[in-house]
Amino acid sequence: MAKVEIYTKQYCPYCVRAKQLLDSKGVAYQEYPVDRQPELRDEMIQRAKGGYTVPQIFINMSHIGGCDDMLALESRGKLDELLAA
Ligand SMILES: N[C@@H](CCC(=O)N[C@@H](CS)C(=O)NCC(=O)O)C(=O)O
Repeated sequence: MAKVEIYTKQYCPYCVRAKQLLDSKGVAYQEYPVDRQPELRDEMIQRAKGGYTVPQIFINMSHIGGCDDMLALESRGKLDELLAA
């Protein structure tokens, strides 16, 4: 199973949507709450090459982007491939 990581804030509709999609697929993920652990925000920005909005999503250590990016992969039928790898 793929390693999925998602940096989130609690009151973030894009984070909720992204997690809903992963949940609907039964995919387990590691969630990093950047609002509750501010040091994670610096780590997120570094790993996301400057991306500072939440969520920031990684699959098998590769940066996928935010919620819209993950939804775009899903609509192109590519997300399941990444999650299966
Ligand atoms: N297009 C982005 C939009 C993400 C976004 O705008 N997130 C908001 C929170 S819901 C954000 O990070 N705002 C800046 C901030 O909280 O520092 C995506 O799909 O992930």
